[in-house]
Amino acid sequence: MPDGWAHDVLIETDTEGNIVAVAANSPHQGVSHLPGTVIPGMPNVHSHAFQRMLAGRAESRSGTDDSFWTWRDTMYHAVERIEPDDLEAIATWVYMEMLRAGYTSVGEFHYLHHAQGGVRYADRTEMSQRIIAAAHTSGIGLTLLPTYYTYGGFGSEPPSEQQQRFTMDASEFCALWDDLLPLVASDPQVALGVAPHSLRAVSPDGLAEVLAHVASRRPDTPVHIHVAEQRGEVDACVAWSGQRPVAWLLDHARVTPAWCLVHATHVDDAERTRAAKTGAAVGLCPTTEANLGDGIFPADAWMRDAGRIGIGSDSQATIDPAEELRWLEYTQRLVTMRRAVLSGEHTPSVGGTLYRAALEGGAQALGRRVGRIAPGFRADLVVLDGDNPALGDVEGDTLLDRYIFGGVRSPVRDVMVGGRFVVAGGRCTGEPTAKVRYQEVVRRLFEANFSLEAK
Ligand code: NGQ
Ligand code: ZN
Repeated sequence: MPDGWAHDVLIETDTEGNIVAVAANSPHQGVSHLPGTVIPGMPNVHSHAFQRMLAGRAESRSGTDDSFWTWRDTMYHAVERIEPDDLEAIATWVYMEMLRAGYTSVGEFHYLHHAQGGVRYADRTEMSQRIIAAAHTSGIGLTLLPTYYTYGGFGSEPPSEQQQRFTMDASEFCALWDDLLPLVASDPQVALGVAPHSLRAVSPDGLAEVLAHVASRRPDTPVHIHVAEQRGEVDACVAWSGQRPVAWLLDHARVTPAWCLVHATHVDDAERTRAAKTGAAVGLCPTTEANLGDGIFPADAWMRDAGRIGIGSDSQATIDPAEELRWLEYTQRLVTMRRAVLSGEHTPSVGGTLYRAALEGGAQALGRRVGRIAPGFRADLVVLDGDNPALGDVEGDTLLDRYIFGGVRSPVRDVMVGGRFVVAGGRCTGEPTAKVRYQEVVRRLFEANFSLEAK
């Protein structure tokens, strides 16, 4: 609860899926009983759903110098043949995996807009609608982040052949965004944000135009951008502008708490303190950042400056909020050679501090009323298994420490999103069908694309 742990909490919801009343120490009679400790579900601030099909499939050496950039080539290759039905099947399954792991909402950083070769679909919202449909089928809450992507590199470098499926100029993107607004307007499960892909992929003018357009329609729209993930990106940005990416962004855009700076791995001290002061969240994806060899974000200094964080599953190499938070703390321990690094002055528990920070920053980044068990918030709840022996005899923040650091097989038992149970006893509603479809799609895509696994 916002003011701490409580027992025998009665949670009342309305038909829209919002919490309307919460009362501790309530009687058990006449209500449905949740068998375990209930915590708010975790927002997943950064997802590229389709990348699930690549997880575990790009772990062999492809040449002499494997890197983020060679992985990106493999990823571009994997994306080549994905059609709308495929995207929907993959996203439905991956969202179910998220729910089972305790994520109750997701920010989908969605850039696969067009057919092969950049051919437009008859309806420009086609692929976005498939993401929305996947969220509905799975039951997860969604912040759709349509991606604005024009160029292949700094200085308005033309996009490569493979990037054609992602690219649009600013005016076409604004038209897409306007077409999406009515699709989500009256849906309490779906919010709309905007995602300039990265400083590599947009021009200063295009960025300004898109941000102004979106702000004129909806002032507090969430804005997500990949920034300073790789050293190579920092170097290219300096060569282009004389500034590092985060410094450039802070000087050229009005970064507010509606922003999520995804990764922000390579920040110097000045960029870090300035960025923290904006109130923007950083979108940290520790397992993907490790998998891709990005580097380590200075989370210790960031959180000491009251910087906000959200966590994301990004490339889907791992889909588990506990594992992201564990890696976040462990990277800091390895760098600082200390323990209990990301704990707060008044919150000694690392698990408690991190879980709450990621709830709050994640909800802010997704622009949704989630992350608290309190009236006015979505009824997005996770029930941790009361019978799990590793958890059974503790409560409060100690329970979160055990959940995140105790080597416990995921104790997520039941999950409610918007007042509706979507996971019961560790299984999603509709899971068998979604799984079969996902497996068929991946098998077909990899057959058609047989060279991928060797790449
Ligand atoms: C993405 N993923 O957009 O999927 C990127 C790779 C790029 C991560 N940065 C492509 N983790 O950054 O150009
Ligand atoms: Zn990403």
